[in-house]
Amino acid sequence: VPIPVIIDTDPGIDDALALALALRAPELDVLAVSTVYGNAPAAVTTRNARYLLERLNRTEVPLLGGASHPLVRAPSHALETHGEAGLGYATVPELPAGPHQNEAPVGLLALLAQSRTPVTLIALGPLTNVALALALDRERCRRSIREIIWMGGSAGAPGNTTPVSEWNAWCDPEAARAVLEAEIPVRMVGLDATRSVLLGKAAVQELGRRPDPEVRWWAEMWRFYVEFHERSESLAGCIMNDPLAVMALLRPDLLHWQEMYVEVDCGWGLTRGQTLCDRFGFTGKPANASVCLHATGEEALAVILQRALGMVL
Ligand SMILES: [Ca+2]
Repeated sequence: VPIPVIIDTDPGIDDALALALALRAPELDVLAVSTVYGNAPAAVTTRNARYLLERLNRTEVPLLGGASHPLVRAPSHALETHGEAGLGYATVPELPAGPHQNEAPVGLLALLAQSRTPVTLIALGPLTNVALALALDRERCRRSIREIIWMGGSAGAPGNTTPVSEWNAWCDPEAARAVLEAEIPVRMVGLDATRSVLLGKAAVQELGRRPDPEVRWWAEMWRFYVEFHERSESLAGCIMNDPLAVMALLRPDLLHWQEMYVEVDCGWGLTRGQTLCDRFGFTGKPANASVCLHATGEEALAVILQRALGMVL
């Protein structure tokens, strides 16, 4: 029986690949996709999610437009990472507006209420929609969410937004804290693991020369992403964060976990959004998350590209 999942996402270059992987996985029953601001403004991430559902021939999957702002602070967007249109150099046609923004928290609760079995929530962006759903109906969430698999945070790897903070956590630390305090099982797939999922620059260049226009469309996305990673981190390739969270369900053998207490820094300094992961139990507090400390990134990447897009490097 396929696992019922809802995907909350901010496409986003690595989100796009995660969506392709999840929507083409027979192990998963994608009940809905919801969007959130993050890599780009909410109107753009929603447009991109809609276009990706069309491109992947899955327009029957309900799409819920989500939060355009974090809980507390004004939003930031990672346009230098993902491009003005959110998908690098890949072309995205103009689409009519819609669906409405800010309907995701209520829509998620309705889907949870309808589902006969608990649902796995795959969260690939800031956790604002999830925190809002929790604020509206915590009991429904606790009864009907089986677990939240979140791409975000870091236990010990350097941050990608501040020296210690990962982007999704930094965008809405108050939301991340609310989710971690909700007493719902959370599996955190953070930078410790995702930094091993590196798509190399030479591979992206080679894909860009292939005759198949579908391959070239994706390679245009990644060409932008490689340029960003070269500029910001001197990497000869790009890090595919989000698909690894989907792999937690598809290939659990490639991810290695440890239960621990995680607290999110909600202060206003350089450590805002840091996920303090208490690996050695210094706080004495009970574990509230399972943290992915290591992933077999090279193998994961090969499986992701093959299963999502039929690509072999
Ligand atoms: Ca994302």
